[in-house]
Formats: sequence, structure tokens, C-alpha cells
Amino acid sequence: MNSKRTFALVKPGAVRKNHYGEIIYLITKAGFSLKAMKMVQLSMIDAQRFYAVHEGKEFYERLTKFISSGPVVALVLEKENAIEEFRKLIGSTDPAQAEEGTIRKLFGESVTMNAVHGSDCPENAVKEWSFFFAQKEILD
Ligand code: DAT
Ligand code: MG
Repeated sequence: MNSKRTFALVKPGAVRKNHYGEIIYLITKAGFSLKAMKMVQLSMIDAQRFYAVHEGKEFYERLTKFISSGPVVALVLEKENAIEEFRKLIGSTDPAQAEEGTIRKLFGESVTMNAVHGSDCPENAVKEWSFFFAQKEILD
């Protein structure tokens, strides 16, 4: 079941600019169904925990400041091969390198402010959605 699910986050830049409706529309149009959704603002401590795997990297402080700078929309998504399919839909980490039509190409502003997050493996997907959602907030 878990390989059919991924965790996604619409990041502050895209929420601030009111792009989240269109982003969620593109996600559902691409065949994902929503299993959980909420809008929250992370504290700096939350952001450091969420991105703990990147601790020590040159961009860590920029990244955690940005992700805690405004509301985010957290999503649990379901589709066959969800993780890979979602990463295809969002495109490369750097919006400038992302393919035409991808969400990061359309809405990303820079490598830090790249509009969306998508999990990179099933273990991280579970960890990431558990950070945002209680079990009972996720649909079967
Ligand atoms: P992805 O989000 O595509 O999985 P990642 O896990 O390598 O990319 O990095 C997490 C986030 O950190 C990424 O979405 C944006 C930021 N980031 C990555 N590399 C960066 C860099 N070289 N400069 C600035 N921010 C970077
Ligand atoms: Mg990643």
C-alpha cells in the first residue's frame, strides 16, 4: 500500500502567491487522489526536524528559514508508483533545469523556493506524512 502513496508539500512561496489551488488541480489532473490535506505554518524547530537529513549542508539554513516563512499545504497522495510519478510531475530540484510543464518549472522561483516537495522513498514518505498527520487524519 505504501508504495502507492507519497507525501507532498506546497511550499511557502507558492502558497503566498495563491498558486496552491492550481498546483492541487494539476496533481489531481495527473491522476493522484488526495488522502489527507492541511494548511499549517512550521516553526523553525519543525523545519529543522522536517529537513534533518540535510543538516550540515550549505543550503540548510536558507531552506529551513524559507520553509518556516509562511503557511504550507501538506498532502498525502495516492497513485500507482506514487513516489516516482510525483517526482516526474514536479521536475528537477532546480526550477531552471526542470522540464516544461512540470510544477517546479511553472511555479518555482529558485532552487530554494522551488514550489513543492515530494518524498524520495517509501520510508521517508511515511516519516514525512507522520510529521504532519495523525493516523486518523489520513483516509484509507
Ligand atoms: P528535492 O526537493 O528535489 O528532493 P533535495 O532533497 O536534494 O531535493 O533538497 C531538498 C531541498 O533543499 C530542495 O527542494 C531545495 C533545497 N536545495 C537543494 N539543493 C539546493 C542547493 N544547491 N541550493 C539551495 N537549495 C537547495
Ligand atoms: Mg529530497
